[in-house]
Amino acid sequence: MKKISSIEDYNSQYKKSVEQPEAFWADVAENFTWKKKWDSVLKWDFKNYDVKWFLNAKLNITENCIDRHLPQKANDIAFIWESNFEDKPNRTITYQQLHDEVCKLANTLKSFGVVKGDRVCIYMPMIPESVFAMLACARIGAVHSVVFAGFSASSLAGRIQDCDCKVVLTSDGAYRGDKIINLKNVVDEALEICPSVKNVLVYKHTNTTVSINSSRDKWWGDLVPNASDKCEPEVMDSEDMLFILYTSGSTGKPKGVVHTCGGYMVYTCYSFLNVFQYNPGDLYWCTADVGWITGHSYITYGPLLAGASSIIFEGVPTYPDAGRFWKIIDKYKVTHFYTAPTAIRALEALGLDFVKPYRLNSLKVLGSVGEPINEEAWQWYNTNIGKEKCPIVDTWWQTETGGILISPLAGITKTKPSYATLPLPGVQPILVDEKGNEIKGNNVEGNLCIKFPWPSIIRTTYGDHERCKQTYFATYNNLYFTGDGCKRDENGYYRITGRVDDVMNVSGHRIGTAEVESAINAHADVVESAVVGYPHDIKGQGIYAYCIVPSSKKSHEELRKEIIAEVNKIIGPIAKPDKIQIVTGLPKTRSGKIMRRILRKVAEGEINNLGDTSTLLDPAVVEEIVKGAL
Ligand code: 7RM
Repeated sequence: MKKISSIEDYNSQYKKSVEQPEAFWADVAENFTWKKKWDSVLKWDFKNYDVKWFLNAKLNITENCIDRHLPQKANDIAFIWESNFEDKPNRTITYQQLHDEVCKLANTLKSFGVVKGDRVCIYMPMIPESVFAMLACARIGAVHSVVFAGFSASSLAGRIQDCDCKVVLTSDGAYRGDKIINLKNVVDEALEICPSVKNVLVYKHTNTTVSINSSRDKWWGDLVPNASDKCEPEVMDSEDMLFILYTSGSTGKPKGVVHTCGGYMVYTCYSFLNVFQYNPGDLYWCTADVGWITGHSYITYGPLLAGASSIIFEGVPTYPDAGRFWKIIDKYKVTHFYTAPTAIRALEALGLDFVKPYRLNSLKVLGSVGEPINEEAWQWYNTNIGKEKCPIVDTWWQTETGGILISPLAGITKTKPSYATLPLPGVQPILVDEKGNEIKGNNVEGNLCIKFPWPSIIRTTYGDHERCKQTYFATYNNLYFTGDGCKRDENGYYRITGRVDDVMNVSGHRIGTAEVESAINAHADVVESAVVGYPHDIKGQGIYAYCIVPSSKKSHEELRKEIIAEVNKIIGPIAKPDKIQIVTGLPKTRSGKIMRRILRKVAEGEINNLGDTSTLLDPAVVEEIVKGAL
């Protein structure tokens, strides 16, 4: 695929993508292996939401990720795996080995009776087998649903039940710094309420003792090595489901975002190559987990479609010390490094002594994703990691967008700290006010929408198309609503300011306030709670919970511990409240709605500027909350 080569090239490509989107994307799609080409490029309707790309085309994404590269690159490195322990030997996986491993696992899934369209849950650590697992599903047309291995048994069960997974792929345990997490135990607990699951395949990784239910559970090592390493790729329609990935919204349970084969393939490869400007011989490292969309699009699919070489890393940024990332970059001569602002801020806080020992001169491009990057973190990254020689690509996108929509193209777009800058070709952003009127011109701010489909746009929310329509296409007529606020500066550059709905972004993780409230309310003594995000130096946002616990005899300290335990049990440690304030009431309007605006102000410490409180049912509640603020 030919990459965009200059800002003039970008401008002309962008223009073409808006004026002739179908011709534009057809040209990009010509770069892939199709078993049958499309009859038409695009059919779309944002009103009664329905989008299809590359209609009636046939393909298999794994043929494009793997087989297509074999004649030239069989012995090139697809992945280098670096474990949680720096003295443990690494593993390298060539494209040929990737092919063989994926086929063996695909054949093992077939032996469990998995067929095209079946859902398979992947609940695994950051090891190459997780990527093999995704690709093995795609090879046979099964739909993968990767669940981040930090989620609790109850969250895992909810996700397995929502899409009726037939098989779960897991491991005995996962390493996270100095901790071992017993994944198999979590799976066992979840499966007590998941009758759809017929088989569990367990990869031995930590050698933790686990219980094996012999009719259901099989050891990976007993089956996969003996399976055939040839597996013909299933012929998939462009619009057949590729995967489901659950993500949090402002209300209700997490939604299963659905992506399909053709459009997702075209867009993840196109965006990977153009944003990162990856060249043969480079070594790319994305520190995300495969449990999130960044891992799907920019660890697994995008880089493999581009035939790139990548690092897969199992550990955490601060183990054994805060120099771990920089040591790995030095060790392997990483050229492209993609991480989250929360990691940058955490490492910045621990000081330059952890950076100085390492040679970082292999780096060419730095990336940022997951949350707004504040100017200070941007400067620190630019100065101390990029040595002012590496463009920073601040990539804005979402689980629902499948790929990066607004970002500088490395070395091509002039960067500006904390700005995601310009839309990729094919992406048509628009800012609107509360009523949905377009905010035209520059130096303006509004809600970010997209007015035309791109190939990897969400197709539906699994099992509930109406919810997809309501969530993304009902707020504003004929627009995809992102849920983000956004500024456009004098040059037309975009700066994403953060969510405008009840979704928090904690260390780059998307968490709904409603989900945390519902977990807190499961505590027997809590009658009502309200959760808001507040600015946090390292995490971006912290979680502040107000809880009404009327008749409890327990101390506040004890209650806080129990409430945290409840959230850990129901969601997982990522949703743990940072602050819990016990209150006797919540500020409500006469119609009974919680005034979150006031709770946010208190959580931010802005107690002298609470705004209009005249519609409050009981103003005394606010006084009490302000007095007890943490
Ligand atoms: C990729 C990912 C999506 C939400 C999104 C934003 C926020 C992501 C940036 C960003 C500012 C960025 N998917 N977000 N990237 N905000 N600048 N570069 O994170 O579905 O998990 O989250 O994350 O609020 O709506 S996600």
